[in-house]
Amino acid sequence: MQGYNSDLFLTTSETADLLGVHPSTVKRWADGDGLDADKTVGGHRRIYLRTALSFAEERGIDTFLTPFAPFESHVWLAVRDAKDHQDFQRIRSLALGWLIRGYPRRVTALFQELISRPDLSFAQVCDEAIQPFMAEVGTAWREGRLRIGEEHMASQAILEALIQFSPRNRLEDPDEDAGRRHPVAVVGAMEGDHHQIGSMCIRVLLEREGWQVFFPGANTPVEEFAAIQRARSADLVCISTSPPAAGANMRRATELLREYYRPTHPYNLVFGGSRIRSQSVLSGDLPFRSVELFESAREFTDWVRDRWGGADDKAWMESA
Ligand code: B12
Repeated sequence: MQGYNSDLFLTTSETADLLGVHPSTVKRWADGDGLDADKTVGGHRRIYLRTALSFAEERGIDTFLTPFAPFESHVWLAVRDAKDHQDFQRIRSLALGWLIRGYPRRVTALFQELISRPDLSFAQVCDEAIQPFMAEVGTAWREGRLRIGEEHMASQAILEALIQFSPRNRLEDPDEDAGRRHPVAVVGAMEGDHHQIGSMCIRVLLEREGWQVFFPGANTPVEEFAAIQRARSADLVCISTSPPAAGANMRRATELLREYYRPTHPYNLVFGGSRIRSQSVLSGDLPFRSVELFESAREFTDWVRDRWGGADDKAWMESA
């Protein structure tokens, strides 16, 4: 991995985005106020990335690239591909390269940068960046390019990035039972399933949508999902399950949860995980408000918003 691509140049609006100012300010700076710029034959300004970054440093402007030195150009290209072209290939290669070189904190920072981008949705980052990156980590481990410890560090790096985006300002509400202010969910992974990242994505996603989430995490016995649901009158029980046991897991969980179900505490049951759609759940007379299967965070978000409204839509306050 080369440290810096010194030939990389930006347009006026890309420079403005990087420096956090209006494009007209960049034009003013470029027209004699300290920012070196070239002009194309068509008269458009071109500013070298290294010039923009030195200018930022001189003026004390923090850019999102500053912490990534000396890989600013790699990160800039990777983030540009992600936000402008929905192409996460460079993100994956960069993160995998850093992991192999022993820079897991950079991996966390890179995914944090993606999640914080207003031009990318949280669900999209989960489905199109985190999921394929972790799949690549799995492949690299199988092919002997990564050690198991490095795979663990990749999982940890991603979990740390995700947890930063869980809203910190919402503690449990002691008055929750008196007057519900948030819809409530229980989210975790199936008993015997130690994969935690999928359910963590869903936990943070729901919290960002305004939900109160109880998160027992990976390897949660089905009875515990039932107990937490009942204790908290949760509207949703979300269970993550991985192949190859997904079908059997879903049938077992549905069977057990049916026994524990109380019509006084109704809820929707949701299963999620890769390639679970091909599996069958129990059919017949099920007591749940519905049983849903999702393979992506994006489809799940659409379904949640459709039923309960989005983060800015408080329709559920009346319906609760
Ligand atoms: C990291 C990892 C681990 C880590 C997990 C660490 C942790 N803290 O989570 C560890 C090392 C513990 C692990 C263990 C094992 N693993 Co593993 N693991 C992986 C790996 C590399 C990444 C999984 C991951 O985190 N993905 C990222 C998340 C975001 O993706 P996701 O879970 O699919 O979630 C997305 C969607 O599915 C969906 N979703 C997921 N859950 C939910 C829930 C709801 C409600 C909704 C709506 C949506 C939803 O939204 C998410 C965002 O897009 C995968 C490789 C791969 N190709 O996936 C293998 C993989 C899942 N593991 C596998 C295996 C076999 C195992 C082990 C059996 C290995 C072993 N021989 O010991 C054990 C099983 C342990 C157990 N009992 O569970 C297999 C699965 C089996 C299969 N394909 O048949 C995989 C696919 C690797 C492979 N190709 O063989 N693993």
